[in-house]
Amino acid sequence: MARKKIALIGAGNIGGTLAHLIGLKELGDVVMFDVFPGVAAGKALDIMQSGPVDGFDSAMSGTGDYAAIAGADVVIVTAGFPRMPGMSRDDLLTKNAGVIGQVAEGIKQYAPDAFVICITNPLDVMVWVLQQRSGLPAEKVVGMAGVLDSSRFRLFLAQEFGVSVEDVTAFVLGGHGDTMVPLTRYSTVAGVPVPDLIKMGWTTQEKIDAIVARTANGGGEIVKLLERGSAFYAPAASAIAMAESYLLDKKRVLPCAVLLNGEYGQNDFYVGVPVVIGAGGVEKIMEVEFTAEEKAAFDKSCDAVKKLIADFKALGV
Ligand code: TXD
Repeated sequence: MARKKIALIGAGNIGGTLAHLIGLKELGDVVMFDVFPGVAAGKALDIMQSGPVDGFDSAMSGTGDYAAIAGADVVIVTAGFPRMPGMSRDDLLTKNAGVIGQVAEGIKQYAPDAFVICITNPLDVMVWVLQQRSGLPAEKVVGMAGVLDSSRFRLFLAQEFGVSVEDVTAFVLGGHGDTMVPLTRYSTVAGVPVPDLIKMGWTTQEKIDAIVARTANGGGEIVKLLERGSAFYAPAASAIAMAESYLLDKKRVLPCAVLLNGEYGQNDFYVGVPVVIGAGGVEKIMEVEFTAEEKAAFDKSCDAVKKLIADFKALGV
């Protein structure tokens, strides 16, 4: 069987890390597209040269021509501008919408059968623009944010409890950003929900509240430390988990930004909810019951995404 073809649109910090992980995990061959084709080609060659040491054979190339992504099985989009200190994700709206419009055209023309994962911020709006402009079916266009947000939540919970990250599951939904909704009731240590762990004296509500706040601000914490650019190792790892579930038909249940069509009482925009990712793309949207408080938090998060979409439409870009 021929190797899968994975196109990376954007060869920046996340794009390069994605290519490296694809090689190490032997997921397929890589084509990196960037407006700076030399950067894409240089990173591709550099990573390919680590193949003999690490034992992978992925062919990698860099390009500034969309024709090179033809027939890609998966396309991961990071093209755009990252957040700088003091900037909100929403400040990126206008700049990145133009970029995503071009990317959508390229995918529509050369890789209309691909499973497309958008990472570019502001995520929930950019993935919506990508799906609308490319015309690809909604089940084949998803946004990455929830896997990253829940990974951050899992790490902080594991540190608090002094247990392995492997035994911590976390449940985060809503838009990517300050309004994200971590559901502690569905977050567990080896199946034991966080509220039960509070009752067992493993932690306190105050500590959990602080962890929830740190998770919601997880991206900002890193932007502040890096001073130039935003997080890229964990975002890349998160998108790879989604690509892997599609390519290997693993049917993992992952929180992803997907187009809602009546689920959770919401319609016609992208927001993060748990979904099953398999060979069909988004194969199922998991609709959980909310408490009144959780519903209010989720609706507030959806309102923030919808406002951004309205702002975007008003720009007429
Ligand atoms: O959870 C999440 N979704 C995110 C999102 C977590 C972290 C970062 N997130 C966002 O991903 C971030 O706010 C940015 O919008 C993207 C990409 O982040 P990255 O750190 O990789 O940014 P870089 O290093 O600036 O890379 C962007 C690349 C760079 O090489 C540009 O030359 C290229 O995008 N670029 C383009 N490529 C193709 N086509 C166009 N038009 C273009 N414009 C810029």
